[in-house]
Amino acid sequence: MADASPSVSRSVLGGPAPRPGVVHLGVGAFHRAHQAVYTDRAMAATGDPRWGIVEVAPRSADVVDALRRQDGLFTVLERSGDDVTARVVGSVAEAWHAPSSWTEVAARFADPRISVVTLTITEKGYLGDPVTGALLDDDAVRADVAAVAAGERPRTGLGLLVAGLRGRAVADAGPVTVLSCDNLVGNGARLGRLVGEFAARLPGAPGYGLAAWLAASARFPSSMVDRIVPATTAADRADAARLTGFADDAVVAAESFTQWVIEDDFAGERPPWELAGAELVADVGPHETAKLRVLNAAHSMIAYLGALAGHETIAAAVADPPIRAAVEALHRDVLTTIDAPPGWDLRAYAASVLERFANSALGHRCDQVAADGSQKLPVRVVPTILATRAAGRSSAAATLVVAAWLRFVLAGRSDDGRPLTVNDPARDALRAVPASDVERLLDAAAVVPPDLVADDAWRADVVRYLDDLSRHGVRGRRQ
Ligand code: CS2
Repeated sequence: MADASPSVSRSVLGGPAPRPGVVHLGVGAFHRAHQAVYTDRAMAATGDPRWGIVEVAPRSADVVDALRRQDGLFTVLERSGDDVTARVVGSVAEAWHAPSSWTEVAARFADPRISVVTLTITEKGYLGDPVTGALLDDDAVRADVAAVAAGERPRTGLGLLVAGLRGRAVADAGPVTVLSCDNLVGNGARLGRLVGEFAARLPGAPGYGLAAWLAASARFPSSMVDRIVPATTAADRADAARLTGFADDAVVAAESFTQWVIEDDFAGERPPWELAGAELVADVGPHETAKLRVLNAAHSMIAYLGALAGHETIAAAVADPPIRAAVEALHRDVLTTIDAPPGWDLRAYAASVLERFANSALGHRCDQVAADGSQKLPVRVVPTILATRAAGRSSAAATLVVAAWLRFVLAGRSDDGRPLTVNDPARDALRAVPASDVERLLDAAAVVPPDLVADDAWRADVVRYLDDLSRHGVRGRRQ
């Protein structure tokens, strides 16, 4: 507990308790500050309590335990400048830790009241090759295919999803929409493909009829999600207690901006999220592309350059003139290679993104955004390199992001020698390669397609930028 204040409980909200309508995998801070808030508002707008969220944590029990102590309630703080406001969110109906409560989780998947399954399991949770999107064939996938085939509890988010869907098919519990809320382009189609490939690996292929059931009864719409939600700090917990009067171990803090664009392709009923400001559109592809290549790509660039330059936060890094100039160059290249979603002004969008990054009240850490670059760069940055190259040009700025990421992972130290927190699934594979062998580094990282690795001119650019960063640092760069 954060302090001696009482725990928040349902009696503070009044109104009916939500009933289970949506199963969600991945109870992280982003989900709590995004979808859970939309769902809360949508239920409040209609007074219809049947879209409560059944939270499922694939691994850690901490948030689930906190939510259970607090009747599913938690606080969302909004931070902008000196202003901070608090809102208690009441859309969580249940919370389960999959490793200890798999029977209950499986039962929710097979419950006809559930018609939507949503996911925030992060890029690496999809178990797909970041470049090709195909299902990996590693120990984790093989173990989970065997677990699902044997009717046992899987361990990965994707395995839990497939097992849950299979149970639903067997129970004949009705159609279901599986909605990805992760930062991947074409996230719905990508997830549908991975689920299909997983099902096809089950014995009695294709997965005891699972493939046929999925084709008839499941939809995998894509969605673009956006809200900056840093990791929760002790200061957030203290502010929440001060503003609400309750101790809250599941508090999240976010910027005020929030956006959700959802492909309108549902297999059955869904929460009326549009009443809370979500947009339902026929094609979400242009929105996903714009968000990933303008916002997330710039975020990654700022995180690597910022961490190397010794900045702790994104806000401090984006205010540093050489970093700001690099990001503006990146945006110029990106804007020549993408189409604006209907009604968007991409230049204004790019400017608004930089303004949001400048929100120093968020304290968003560079090392948080820098994590998992090997999973993020293929969707955020590499497409800009490929698109400019296809047009007979090159994007120095996008290539610089690849070099800065390599430098960050390999050096693990800022330009002034301070250690950095490097979390990346490719870290050990990269550090096993001599830092001077850029071709082998790029092969080992598997973040760019093989024909780009084989492009001598492009590789020479990476070598130059890496060399420049290691000799002169981010602030003294010559290139
Ligand atoms: C960030 C995102 O951590 C990261 O990689 O770029 O989480 C970013 O804050 C969100 O996508 C904003 O919607």
